[in-house]
Amino acid sequence: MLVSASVLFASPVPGARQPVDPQAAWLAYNAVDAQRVFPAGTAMPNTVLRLGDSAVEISAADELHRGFEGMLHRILRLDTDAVQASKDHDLIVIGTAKEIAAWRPSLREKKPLQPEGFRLRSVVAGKDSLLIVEGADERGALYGAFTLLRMIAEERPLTQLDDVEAPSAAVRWTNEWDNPDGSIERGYAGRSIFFDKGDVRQDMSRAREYARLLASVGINGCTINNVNADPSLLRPEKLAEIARIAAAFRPYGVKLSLSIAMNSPQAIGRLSTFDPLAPEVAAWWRAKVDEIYKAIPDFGGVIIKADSEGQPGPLQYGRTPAEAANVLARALKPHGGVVLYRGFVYNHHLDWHDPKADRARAGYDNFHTLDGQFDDNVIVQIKNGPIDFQVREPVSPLFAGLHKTNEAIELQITQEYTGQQRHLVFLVPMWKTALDTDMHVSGMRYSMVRDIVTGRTFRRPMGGFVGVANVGLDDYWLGHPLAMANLYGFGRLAWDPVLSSATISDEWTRLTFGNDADVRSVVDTLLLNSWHIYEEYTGPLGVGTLTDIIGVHYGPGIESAERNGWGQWIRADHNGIGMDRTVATGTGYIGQYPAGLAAEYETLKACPDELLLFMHHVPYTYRLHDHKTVIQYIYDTHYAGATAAAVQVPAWETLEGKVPDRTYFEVLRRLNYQAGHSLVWRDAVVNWFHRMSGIADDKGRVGNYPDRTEAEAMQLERYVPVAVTPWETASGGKAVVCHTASCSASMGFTRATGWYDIAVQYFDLREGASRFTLEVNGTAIDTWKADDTLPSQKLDGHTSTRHTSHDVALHSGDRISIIGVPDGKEPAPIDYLEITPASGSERSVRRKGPQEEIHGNKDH
Ligand code: GCV
Repeated sequence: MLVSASVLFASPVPGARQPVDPQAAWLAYNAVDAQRVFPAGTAMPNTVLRLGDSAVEISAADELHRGFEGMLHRILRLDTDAVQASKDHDLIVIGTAKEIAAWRPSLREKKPLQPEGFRLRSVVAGKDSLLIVEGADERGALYGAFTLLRMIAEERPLTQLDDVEAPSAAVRWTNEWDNPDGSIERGYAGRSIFFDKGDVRQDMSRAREYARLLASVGINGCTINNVNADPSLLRPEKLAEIARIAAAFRPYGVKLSLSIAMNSPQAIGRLSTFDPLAPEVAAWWRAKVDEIYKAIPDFGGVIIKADSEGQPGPLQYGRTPAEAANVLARALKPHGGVVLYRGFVYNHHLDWHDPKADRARAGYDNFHTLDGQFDDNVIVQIKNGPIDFQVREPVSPLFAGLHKTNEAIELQITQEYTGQQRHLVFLVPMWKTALDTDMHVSGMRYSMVRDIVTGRTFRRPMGGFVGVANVGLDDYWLGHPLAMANLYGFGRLAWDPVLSSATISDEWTRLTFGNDADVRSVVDTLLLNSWHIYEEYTGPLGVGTLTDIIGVHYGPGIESAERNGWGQWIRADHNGIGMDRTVATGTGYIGQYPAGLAAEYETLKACPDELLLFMHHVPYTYRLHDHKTVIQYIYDTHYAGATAAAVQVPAWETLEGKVPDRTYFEVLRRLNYQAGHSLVWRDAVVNWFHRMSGIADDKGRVGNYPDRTEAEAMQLERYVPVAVTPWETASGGKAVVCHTASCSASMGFTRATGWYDIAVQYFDLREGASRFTLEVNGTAIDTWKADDTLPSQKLDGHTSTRHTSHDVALHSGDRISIIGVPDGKEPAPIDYLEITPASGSERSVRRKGPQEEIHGNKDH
């Protein structure tokens, strides 16, 4: 009586590709078909001639060397001597436009390149066959080199190459929410690559490699510390340490910037005030900024989170965000630095009794009256949605509310509300919906969000893209290997927000895994469907992620959104659900949008279904555009989403041996986990709404689990039943826990003899590694440890986890038991057992044994 459980198929597969370095990410430089890149008649270069000697150009030439070696097995000769190099006729030449024109005046192009842009050309001149990488400046040359390498990785022919590109906006930065102690707020991939125990790390190799990855997609800035900033980082001794990070970034043209706390003049400067209008405060900031530039001459600027979630800010002195921002802006101006002032300013002590109170209004209310008051080197950094990175939000109305102010969009790469890199969610399609939203600003031809943040709509000199990345020391940088498509996608969109999600996903897949058609098709499909799937089993119709809002933002925790000051209310009662944000009867939020968009959101008829509950409060029986009721939509999408999450597993399994083994198993483990956790989400949400609405599921699924046996209903030896909070995160609201050395829960199997999958739903708390053993008639058939570090020490929606033992032969009358052995603070908790006919998984390992008697020729 044996099984194939996940542990049994984690061994390397013969013939599978050898492991590659996961840290290389999309710069894997897998071998390509050279003949596709250099078809007959096109010469492959032997030499790279570097015309400039800046650190950035040196990186560019080195990268070409590295890429050619990996992808084409060609070791390029690196040369800086034009005369010497000219002896070779097949050359890559890299330099700035100025350097190239000085080298060969005939190559000068009339049309100047845009800052940080580049031109890639193949030129045949006499005997010479040249691939020219020409940057507007050093960064342009580096971006050109990376682009050329991407073309090679995609096996695009370089014959008659003529590609001119420039970034969409000046600011293309990541924010890292790293703390000096080495922890990372909302980081899900290990500890900081910059800090440890209060100091900057000695080893800067990961910081340097990170800058290389960022540069490869055109990102030119990185803010290294949490926006909930620790003022001590501005102390002189810390600035000297931070300068080492800037030095690691410099060869890749990535400017370092810092999050600052507005109260720094008081906290570390010993002033009695931090009032931005006090002359001594302005003087303190000037001196501090001068000191920063002494240590870091190419410092990018500062980011400010103020008057938000407990952070100090100008409000304390009756001053405005503009007054605060400008003090810093004036100190930075002489050095060419910028201020990114976050629009995420809101009151988290809102009165939930007040039907007019609305957190979504805060950004617009706090900033739009200040339009025109910000200095030219200030950029207001606005989260894509008005709340906080939910699985679905409309775009922030503030984008259209500032006509005389520079703006940047803040996107979240780290998956705080979207599965924390344990669930697969490719966020690019979500970001695209924000960037491609037409704000219908009156009188403006171009007013999509992407036009606004790139400065085109309101003719602003500056603007851009900020991505909250939170990479960590994990080998895969973001934990989930496929999550790197989000970092890649952020960079590509910042460079060119018109790119489609499908283009970005396919580029990333090809760069990471090569050009195999099967791999591309499977990975692209997984990526492109993933946001929709996640949305289906989490938050419906724009209501929000339905996660534990006042906790870790991971698993389900539906009611946590209600009746507190944080303002992420869903206003669900027995009759209906949703925030009434209309002008007519609600909070008036919709009135913050330009008229065209406001008209669409204001009426139920025109409001898109996916934003319905963000904009309106409706009864559960309200019918959507396809006539389905809201409640039935909630039921159906949660079932569909969980089913789709499960199907990701066999899709990925088709790639065994086609992607590096380690990545294959890392992804497989997570997809299996996600399939289980999506059921936790599904059940929590549908049961909660079932109880709240009292309306049955048309299809009879909700509350009806014929294959399930609750642990508390089993025969318990030493296990004791407990109530779980919130109730919807455990089946039947209860589980069992063990407070002695070992406990058991048993049941008799009374169904027909046959092959079954046995799923055990248990809770895997952050600390402790309880052991579970599944026995049939006293024989152990599977054993596993609850040794994950999920983000909770309680039995709840974060920790509920599923382990499935596949293809178990069961006879009617068998006795099934789970033996739990607690560990430390983890009492081996069990929720339920679910026994379903065997799914016939391809992973099955058939064993000789009693099963042969049951289905002698059963073929999986
Ligand atoms: C860094 C959300 C997150 C916080 C984060 C904040 C912000 O509220 O949960 O961790 O703080 O956004 O963006 O400032």
